[in-house]
Amino acid sequence: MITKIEELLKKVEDFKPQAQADIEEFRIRLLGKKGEVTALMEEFRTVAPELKRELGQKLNILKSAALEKVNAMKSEFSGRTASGGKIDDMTRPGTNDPIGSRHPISLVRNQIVAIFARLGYTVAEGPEIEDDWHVFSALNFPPDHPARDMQDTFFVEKNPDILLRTHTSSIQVRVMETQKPPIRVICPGRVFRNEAISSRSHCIFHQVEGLYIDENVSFADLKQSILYFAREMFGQAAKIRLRPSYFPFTEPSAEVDVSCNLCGGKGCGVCKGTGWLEIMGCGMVDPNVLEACGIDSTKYTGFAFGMGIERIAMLKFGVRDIRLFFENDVRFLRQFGSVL
Ligand code: 2NL
Repeated sequence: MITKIEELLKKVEDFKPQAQADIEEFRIRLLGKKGEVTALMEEFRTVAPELKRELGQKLNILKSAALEKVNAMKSEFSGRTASGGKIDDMTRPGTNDPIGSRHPISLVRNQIVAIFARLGYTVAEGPEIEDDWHVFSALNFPPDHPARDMQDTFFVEKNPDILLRTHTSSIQVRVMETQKPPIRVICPGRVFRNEAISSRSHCIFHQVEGLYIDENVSFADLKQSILYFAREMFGQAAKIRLRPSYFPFTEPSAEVDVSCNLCGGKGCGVCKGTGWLEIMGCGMVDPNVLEACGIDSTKYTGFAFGMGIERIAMLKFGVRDIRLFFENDVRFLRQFGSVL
């Protein structure tokens, strides 16, 4: 019996759990109802009286050593962080790193792209630093157009042919120059305008433009595509209306309004009592633009549209100041939830 006690004492000393579950298993094996220490306690009752004193002391030492070991190991494991300590418990759940959330502009951009992807559009991107041809000349801007003014566009001082794009139409010019119809592209990107910063406008913002060119593309196709977009973005009850407008690169051109989703069209503070909110501009691509980009305007027609992502995000989320999108205050950014 004495050798058995010493054997177990050695076992207790040498015990090194790899995981928290090992400790409980160890406790049951030694101190449980059918445990080895418990069995020795039973056996002790039948021991000759002259041996009782010595064996009793040794047994008590063994029992308390086992208990102490179990408690010490338990507290060592429970006080552990995922990365700290000598032996890590691989069975403990990991700690999550805080990963933040997707920026509201990215969320809305992804949503716009996804809606048009369902209509067969593919995404195209292009350079933010552009030349006069791709931003203005190919798009039928006359040489004296005010957008070409220093007041509106950021030019490179040493070379006024180089500038920051003021719209993502420059991407579509590059697509038309390099691809043959049918063309269906959606062009998201950052654009730059030399404007005073206020709650409604910023010198840097984001746009999505779309372009569809094929034989027999009509204004009816344009209206139906935009109605589909408005319903997907603002809810199936959304209505649209088109007002005549002017852009150098489209003819005819229109401004698109969506029915106000806050008041349901009755008129409120956001829609300024009109029941309508302006969401984008659009039109049939001017034949001069098609020809400038190497597309036969007697064979092909097309429509194009453009919208500001900040504007869509402000209407969708009820954001009153465009500058919030650029401050990156996490208290603002966190409110848009999803990381997708
Ligand atoms: C707006 C208006 C618009 C286009 C963008 C476009 C592009 C090419 C040819 C013809 Cl390559 N048009 N884009 C057309 C109409 C309107 O944007 O208010 N954007 C924020």
